[in-house]
Amino acid sequence: MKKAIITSALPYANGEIHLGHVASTYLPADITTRFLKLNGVEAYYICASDDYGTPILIQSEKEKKSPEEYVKFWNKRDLDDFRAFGIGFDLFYKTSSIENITFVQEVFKKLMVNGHIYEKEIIQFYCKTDKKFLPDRYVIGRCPYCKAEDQYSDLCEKCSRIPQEIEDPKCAICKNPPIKEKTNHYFFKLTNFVNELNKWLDSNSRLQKDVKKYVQNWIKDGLVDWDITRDITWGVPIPLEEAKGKVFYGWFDNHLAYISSAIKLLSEKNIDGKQFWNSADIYHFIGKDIVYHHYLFLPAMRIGINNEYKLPDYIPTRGHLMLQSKKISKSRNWYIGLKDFLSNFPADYLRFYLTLITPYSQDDLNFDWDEFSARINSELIGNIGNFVNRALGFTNKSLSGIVPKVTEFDSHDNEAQKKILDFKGELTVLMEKNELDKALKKILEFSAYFNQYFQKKEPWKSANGSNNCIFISVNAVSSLSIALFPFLPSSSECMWSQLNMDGKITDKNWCAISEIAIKSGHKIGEPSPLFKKVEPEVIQKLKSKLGK
Ligand code: B3M
Ligand code: ZN
Repeated sequence: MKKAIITSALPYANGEIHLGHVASTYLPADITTRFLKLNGVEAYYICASDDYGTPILIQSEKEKKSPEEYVKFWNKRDLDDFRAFGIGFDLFYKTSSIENITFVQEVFKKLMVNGHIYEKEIIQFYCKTDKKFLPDRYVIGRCPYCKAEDQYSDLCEKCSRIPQEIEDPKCAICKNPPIKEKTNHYFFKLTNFVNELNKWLDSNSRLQKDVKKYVQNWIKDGLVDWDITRDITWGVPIPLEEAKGKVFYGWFDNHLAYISSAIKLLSEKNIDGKQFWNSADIYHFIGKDIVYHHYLFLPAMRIGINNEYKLPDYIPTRGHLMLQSKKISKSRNWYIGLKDFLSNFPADYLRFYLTLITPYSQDDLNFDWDEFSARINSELIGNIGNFVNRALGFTNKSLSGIVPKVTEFDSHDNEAQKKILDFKGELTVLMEKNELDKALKKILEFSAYFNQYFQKKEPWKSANGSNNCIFISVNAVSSLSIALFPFLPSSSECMWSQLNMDGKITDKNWCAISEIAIKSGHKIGEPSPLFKKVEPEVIQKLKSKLGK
């Protein structure tokens, strides 16, 4: 049996999941996992909350909570929202788990033994009032480039640049100017891996070409070693006597949770995790802002521990979601929370629309309320919903729900039957290439074809051959329901039960898309409309909430 482990970028346990997160990462990974499982692959979808880092510590301090308490809240809330959206993680764990902490410390020690870690004295801001070193967001000041005030020392949110040295620095907690202090930090020698990273990039043809080019250019421009130390209290402790009080930088430990969480899940199933990992296809779904981390840092760390865990086979990378053609911004309330969205519309509406607008590339995509409503009404409802309802409704009303006996097929019937027989092959090619938007469009074409076929055959006139039309159409609904399962799981299950099929849809394998599975004499269930129209008033109301 083929095996796969699928991960998606770990959300920071620091605020709610919004549409920008799900479009590029969680949804495509979920669709892929559902497809692989249906297609007979032993696949596990792993994710976790990313619990460490300075922003989380600062926010928890602001809210007067312990960081443990704070991340626990967001871990649960995120998982609840993902579930409501139909994301079927096999495990949603956390980077602060004991399994991950242990694993991270082991990896560090191995890297050290292999000569990939060195110590260096650096100068850091230090606050004498708070008696703390002040990494990253703990220092605010003026951006040296665009002169914007009140920017973090590790990122200017106005011009998106990383300040070399922030001007007029202040401690983010007490607002006093910090002093500079010496401190010892550990560095990961990314520069040791130039040859092996190049070799891996050259030889892995399953990575996206355009992203690969990017990364190869970065290597050409020269890599820099990574400071993997933070002098703060929240993080995985560096396991050395002389490093007491220091923790790892979040990007050292977070991606290791892909592995440690997978091992945990597999060991609960009595599966040897390392063996499974190394014989599986490994997928890491990400957004384009973390390409550097996943194409360079992550593989280098795995190579650095003697490839004990194999490198990714796929790193599907997608662009950012814009909202009404503007950049998403939480601080300006220019975003749509997942929970909020799902209180207005079914998850499948969002899954449908986002899939259609999200290409398999780094191009940005745009969520537009009017387009959302138009596409749901005309394509999801007008095409798919309409065909399913017509075919099943007619069978129910005119034939008491019994799938009729066929007579000799005419050329239309033959063509329609061939559509079903070819459908699986055509769809599989696209799914395997991760062209999920194109695959969904292919499904829409299939459904549109059957709408026309039904229209042409006019079974309501009960002319010769109308039985053939019903027989083939009901089978097309069965194909559609399986093909749609990765994309719209709950609508697909609804179709399945309206067809009155035995067992769960997940038992059916992907191949059944191209089987004439429903035989004459089968009695279908009670058909009812799958979808409800999106009303303009609701769209208006939601539009006016943005930015307020
Ligand atoms: N927590 C979120 C981000 O930068 C970050 C991803 C970690 S993946 C190992 O998008
Ligand atoms: Zn201070």
